[in-house]
Amino acid sequence: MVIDVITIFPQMVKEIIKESILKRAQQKNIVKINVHNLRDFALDKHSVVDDYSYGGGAGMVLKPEPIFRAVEKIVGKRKKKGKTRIILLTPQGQTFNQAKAKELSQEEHLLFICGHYEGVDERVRENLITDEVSIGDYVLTGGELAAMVIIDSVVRILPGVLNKKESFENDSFYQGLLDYPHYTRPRRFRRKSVPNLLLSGNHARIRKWRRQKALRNTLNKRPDLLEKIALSGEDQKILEELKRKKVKTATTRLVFKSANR
Ligand code: 6GU
Repeated sequence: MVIDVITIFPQMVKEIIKESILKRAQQKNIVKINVHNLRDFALDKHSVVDDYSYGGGAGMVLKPEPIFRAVEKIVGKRKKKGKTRIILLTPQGQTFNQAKAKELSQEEHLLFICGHYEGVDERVRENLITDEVSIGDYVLTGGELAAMVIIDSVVRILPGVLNKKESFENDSFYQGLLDYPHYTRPRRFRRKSVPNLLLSGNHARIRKWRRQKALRNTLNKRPDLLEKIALSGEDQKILEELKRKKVKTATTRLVFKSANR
């Protein structure tokens, strides 16, 4: 996969992609990430990329020419045209989620345009963009952080990026449910023990316990998710039982209490 990012703050993007999974995915040549400074595509000697909004009012708008020039240069170099998803990051976009991450992970070329100020000239939106994406209902200063969120979630599911230990099949949201609880050593910590069943070596029972806890977590924390997924008869039975018993997960209050002893 090739990912291009057009931004007025290239350092912001470059810093993030040189760490962790994004760094490793690039080292393994699974993804190539190119960061472009929009100012390099400005036409005037001061590299101006924004201007006032026609009709008046506060706030600047990103000018069309630098964005068109940047996109044409990036896409124009490619053999297969029309195969690029050109994604504008904007709070007006479709809300990003794991299904969209999966969809984008199947593309060969993604081009992100980070919006700023009051937005971009409408002619960019109408003539260049294939997708408008937001990462949630709140306002960010610019699209850079949103682009990084999306790039991270897309790249980590590309084949070969994660090793077996890190695999994403059990991640929250992957199967439409939240994750089950995890424990690691020590077996006893501040008089609190790891559930015995996890030490039993009985993989069938562990699998069942984890499914039950994933369902419980989802029911307690994000019941809305349960309406969107197809549950097996076994899952439905577990849920009915949980609803009957009204089992709650440990609260933050308890966690803090134990941390302070
Ligand atoms: Cl993609 N951009 C900005 N500026 N704010 C946002 C966003 C994007 N997604 C949520 N808030």
